[in-house]
Amino acid sequence: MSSIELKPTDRRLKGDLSVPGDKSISHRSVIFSALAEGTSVITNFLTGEDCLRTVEAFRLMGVNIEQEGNKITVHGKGISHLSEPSQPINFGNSGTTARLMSGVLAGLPLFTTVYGDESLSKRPMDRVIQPLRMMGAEIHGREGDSLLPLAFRGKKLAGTRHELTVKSAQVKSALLLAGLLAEGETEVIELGETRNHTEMLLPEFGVDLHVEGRSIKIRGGQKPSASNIKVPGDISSAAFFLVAASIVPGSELVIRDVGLNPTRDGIVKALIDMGANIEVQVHTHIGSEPVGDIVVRHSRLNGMTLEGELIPNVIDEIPILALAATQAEGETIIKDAEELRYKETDRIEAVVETLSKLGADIQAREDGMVIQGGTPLNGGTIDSYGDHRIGMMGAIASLICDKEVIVKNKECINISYPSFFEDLNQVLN
Ligand code: SPQ
Repeated sequence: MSSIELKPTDRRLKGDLSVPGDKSISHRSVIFSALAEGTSVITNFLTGEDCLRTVEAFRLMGVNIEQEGNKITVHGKGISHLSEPSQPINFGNSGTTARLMSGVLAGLPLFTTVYGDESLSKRPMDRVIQPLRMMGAEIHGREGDSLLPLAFRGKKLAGTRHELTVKSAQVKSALLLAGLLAEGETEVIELGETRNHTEMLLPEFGVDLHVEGRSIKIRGGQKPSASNIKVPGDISSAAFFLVAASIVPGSELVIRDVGLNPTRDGIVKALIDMGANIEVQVHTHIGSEPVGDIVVRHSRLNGMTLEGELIPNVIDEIPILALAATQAEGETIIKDAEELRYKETDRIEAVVETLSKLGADIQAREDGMVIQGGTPLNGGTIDSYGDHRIGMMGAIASLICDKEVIVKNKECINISYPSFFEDLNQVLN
């Protein structure tokens, strides 16, 4: 495990930046391409560790996948040609791989076993296992079949109507993938809106879906066809720079080609509500995903209450938003965010501990946190706890600390943003 020492700096963020490809879309692109018949080329693919776990899973199932930098070529042979892996599949730290692949593995006529790292082995899997069982899936795992490692005896599933009890794009996507492999129709009714990349991207692979309000219907037995996908920049990665430029005096940054899907842009909405100086220009669509440039300048921020429907839209950005809140005027309250407790770490505890160590006035609540703004931050030694978003939040915090910040266990940042420190250094002037 390695640490990074970040000295106090008076540098500002200036210039232009492109962040790596979107993690959620990269996972889905490779899954759909591997199920399709024909060759799909994915460009601007995120080569972070999580997405490479999904690539490796399909390689173990006999799919030829070539990688050249951030271009991935998937030679799909169709669903019926996927073969039984001869060894357990390692999903590493990746919740998205674990949940989405569960939907796939449950519905293929193969026996597979899967495992993950210490963090993934603690994350709840019953949220996908229970509804998959309603479709006839046979899945076994630790702790009453709720935790990895898991074993799948895949079989023909039956299309089923699911009313979700958790706001989760991963659960929704797992069930839609199982529905694609099932006999008959599957309907997923969401509890609240979550990121809709699965619904946006499957049609690009020739799969029909019917979306009406919170209901998504998919007909089983459809055969996906190959497609070429360009992955937009990841707004969750851009978020670190949106907050950095907002809180570091004198900053002005343009972040290019960021995915601006309305189910993902909550960080922009929340920062604008706090008074951030942000301009967004949607200039194109990649497939059906809106993409644009974001201009962000330093500004005074105000505290706010973040709750309800906006939470799933900003869920992965709450750690970095909490840092912004420490610099805002007044109080920020984050509620309805208990899902944060089931991420790579318990992100409520991890954010509160990390920012408290740096001198912030922040209290945990069962479903969120309360932050008193206007607090100068000192340096200190913090730990990423193996969570990429906590590690990056700590590194951005160092830009406004008056003493050195040491971030322990920094390598987890490679999970979603391998070029994070290079990109940060590039824009610090
Ligand atoms: O893949 P993983 O580890 O679950 O990644 C995280 C992240 O911070 O990158 C969450 F820890 O993002 C999830 C996100 O929180 C990615 C995701 C997706 O691609 O469908 C959906 C969200 O999770 P959920 O549980 O709300 O569906």
